[in-house]
Amino acid sequence: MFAVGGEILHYNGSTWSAMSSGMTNGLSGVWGSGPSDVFAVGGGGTILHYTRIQGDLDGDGHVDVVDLLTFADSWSKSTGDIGYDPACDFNSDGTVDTRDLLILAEHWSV
Ligand SMILES: [Ca+2]
Ligand SMILES: [Ca+2]
Repeated sequence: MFAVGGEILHYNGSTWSAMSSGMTNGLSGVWGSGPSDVFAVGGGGTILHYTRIQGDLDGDGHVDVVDLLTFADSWSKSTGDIGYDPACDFNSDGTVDTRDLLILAEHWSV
């Protein structure tokens, strides 16, 4: 998640890749269009673009059993239920069910 000045790094969920630099000196902040698509801007022209894989609940770049266990804690829960974690509701339909499990399985990376 860290990069050193002058480069734009793009995180595709498993690896960082360098992109051409923009004119970003002096900017500082974080912006994202959603929890899975985040830009972080630091001094020295560094921009980090983090795209989280759907299913990667702990953000380590892999969808594995750790994420599955987290997902299981929210299984069959809906918005408002105790234990419902919106991060586990991958398709944002308000319920953690088989449709979300399929999305997690699609990105399984072990
Ligand atoms: Ca993970
Ligand atoms: Ca869902």
